[in-house]
Amino acid sequence: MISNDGKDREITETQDTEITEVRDTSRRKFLSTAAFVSLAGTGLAMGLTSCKKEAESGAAVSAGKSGEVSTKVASAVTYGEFEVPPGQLDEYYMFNSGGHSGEARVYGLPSGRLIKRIPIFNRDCESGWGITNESRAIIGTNPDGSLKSTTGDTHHVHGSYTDGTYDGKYLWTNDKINSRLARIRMDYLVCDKITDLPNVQGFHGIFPDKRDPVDPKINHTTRIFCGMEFHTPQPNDGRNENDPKKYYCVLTCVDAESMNVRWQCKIDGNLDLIATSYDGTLVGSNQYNTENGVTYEQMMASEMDACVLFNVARIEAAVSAGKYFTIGESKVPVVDGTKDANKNPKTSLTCYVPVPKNPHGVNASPDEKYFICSGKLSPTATVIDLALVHKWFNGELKGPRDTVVAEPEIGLGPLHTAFDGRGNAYTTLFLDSQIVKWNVDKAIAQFKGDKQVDPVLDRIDVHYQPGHGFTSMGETKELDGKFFISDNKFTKDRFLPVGPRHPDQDQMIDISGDKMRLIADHSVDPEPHDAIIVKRDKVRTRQVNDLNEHPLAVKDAKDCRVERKGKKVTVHLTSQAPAFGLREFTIKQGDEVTVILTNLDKVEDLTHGFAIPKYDINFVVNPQQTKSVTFKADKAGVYWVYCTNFCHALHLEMRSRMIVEKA
Ligand code: K7E
Ligand code: CUA
Ligand code: CA
Repeated sequence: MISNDGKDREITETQDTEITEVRDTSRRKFLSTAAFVSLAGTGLAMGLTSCKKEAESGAAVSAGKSGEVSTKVASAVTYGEFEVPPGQLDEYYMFNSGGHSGEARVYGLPSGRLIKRIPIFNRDCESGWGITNESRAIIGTNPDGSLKSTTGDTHHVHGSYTDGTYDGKYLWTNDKINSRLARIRMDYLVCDKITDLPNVQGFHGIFPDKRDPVDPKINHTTRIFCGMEFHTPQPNDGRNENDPKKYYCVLTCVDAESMNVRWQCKIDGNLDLIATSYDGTLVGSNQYNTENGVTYEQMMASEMDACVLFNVARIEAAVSAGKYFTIGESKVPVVDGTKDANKNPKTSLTCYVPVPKNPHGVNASPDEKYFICSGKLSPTATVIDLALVHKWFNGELKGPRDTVVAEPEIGLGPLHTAFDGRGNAYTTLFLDSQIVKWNVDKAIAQFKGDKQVDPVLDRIDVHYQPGHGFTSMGETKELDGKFFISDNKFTKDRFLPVGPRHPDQDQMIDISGDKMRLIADHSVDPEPHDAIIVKRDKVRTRQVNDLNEHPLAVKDAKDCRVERKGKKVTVHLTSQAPAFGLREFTIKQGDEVTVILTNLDKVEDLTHGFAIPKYDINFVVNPQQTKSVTFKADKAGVYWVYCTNFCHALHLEMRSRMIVEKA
């Protein structure tokens, strides 16, 4: 299964007539609606049949011959060279989205060890995210005090840039469900801001700019661009449900520092993934619903969709010049980027480059020259030359399609492309369950008419159905071409069975040589979607909090006290192993109680917990950190507040007696 000569697959294919038909090159052109639906099915069947075949030949399967698994892997790829021995640290961080868990995750690579979960849009009872006042203020609350939402769907994590590489300051991730953009500060690796995107549904792709398109002196991230996948009536307030002309999507630009929405751009069709050019001038997004369809059949009606490119400087100039409108109650300026409003390329805000049917994924090449848009329903990847896009914007090209410099046939279901810095692209093939390595210059030569050249250099099977693929430092100018991770959507037989809900997989591939080598299966919780692999020296976390950063910090155990103002009670409390600053405190039934807890321990890793039985309260405070929680003391009685986080030999004794006097 780890061979990359394609032999296993050939045998599989001849055993299954349906799959043979799929692999027939005559069908590798464009896929019709019916073909796609059946292909999606056979794509899965392909994974299964190849497993079955391996099972018969006694090779790597979960059926129990683990000895053979390791023998086979060891002989083929010398697995040990990528192991991280006890006591040694990984070379890279991997920042993963968490899909519909609503969180983000941090792994070490190459070990694949999960080292942190970052709660964002979810409620997390370990850290107290969604429970403490500080986290609730970031998530946002309704007038009645309830959280605005406790669910989310994160797909993409991207970091802030300086000089075309990660600067270790921020990460951003999207919430597709509730159209919110979250920022993570990288010194503590916690979420520090969440912004609602108005007029948006299906907030999917994000990408920070890599420098300012207007001011060449600004060489770092200033804006985040956000793609809207689902078109809705605008405004979406109960009007115009059945008027297709009122449905549209917008690109949203958010300020990186303030996290305020700067502007939106109305477009034809929809947006999906986002890419930004290294010079900051262009933003691209693949469009699979140029039809404005409301059913998938309608969304697949045209042979060609588009990759839309945004001229950022022109859009900002239009906003500054007041050439915008607003939607409903939102005050965000919206410029018109539709084709009708942009007939002259020399003044156009947008350039719609036609690409084959229902593309997915758009990625910027590290040589700064191209955006590569994957075919999904077409077996091709489209290479768009950004210098030619600028020529189009200057009125020097006949049409937007003239910006396309290559469109190689690479395999079935291409989704996302990553790079190695040696001129090669690696595209995930969802339906083929493969990664294909191809050379961009060769693809360009082929497109120019050189029939001899084959841009495809290598293929490797992955298990199974890859979505995103990304390489170490791959979205920066400092990419090193060492590792590729395939985020696989199905794992079937790759891990010990755990019931119907399967884990997903980050499968690791060594791309340093001519041939790709599969080197590790790392299970991941659903659903990883996408990640970035960041060299460890780019990330400089602070391992202990700063006592002074919380204005309400209780800086001395002697300051512990209960303060009352009418029915509002504030408990000022400290923790220091193995005791809370108050061994007991008394409040009255009906009080509104706020507990402010500062952890006075200074030792790295000495975290305490704080839980109140029957009051549904639980959170942790890290060394020198302060958190607070507010609740109604509605139950009279004695409640043992206890430390939930093992901190000391007397951890179990670390308690405080909360007495709630009957009203
Ligand atoms: Cu899963 Cu980036 Cu949301 Cu493609 S997306 S696979
Ligand atoms: Cu403090 Cu356990
Ligand atoms: Ca379409």
